[in-house]
Amino acid sequence: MRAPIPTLSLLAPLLLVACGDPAPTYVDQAWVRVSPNKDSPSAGYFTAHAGETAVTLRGVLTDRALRVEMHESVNEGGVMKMKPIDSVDIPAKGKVVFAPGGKHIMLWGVNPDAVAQGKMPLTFLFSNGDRIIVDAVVQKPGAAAAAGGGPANEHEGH
Ligand SMILES: [Cu+2]
Repeated sequence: MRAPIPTLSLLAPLLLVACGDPAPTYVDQAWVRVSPNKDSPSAGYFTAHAGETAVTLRGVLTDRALRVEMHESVNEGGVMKMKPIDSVDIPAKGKVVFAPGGKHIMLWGVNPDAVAQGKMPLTFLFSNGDRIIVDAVVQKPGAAAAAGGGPANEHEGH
């Protein structure tokens, strides 16, 4: 008498293939530059990618900072200013880059443990219901700028 188990094990890979989802929304290249001044906010950067359909990034959360906001640096008559942004649309199969000099997140009261550990989890909230948690690399104050660079004092006087 044949045991049913070999038949089941043959089926399993087929089921996995059938479950193939459309390309997901995801976030990568997340990093936080900690402000050298405890009283001024730190800045965070990342790249958000949409899958097969357009999606809107609604916000970023973390339990390793007191407050997080999404901002955009804009040049108004030669003066760089920062404006809060509520949401960011990402086109289907496209991406939006948060980078020094442009869109960024601002973090107040970054937890010293996160600085010591060199990483902190960020939760990204999307309009399709996805909540994506990514470990951002935390760059200690005074460290050389990571890929992307930009002025170290971007957020002074904010
Ligand atoms: Cu800002």
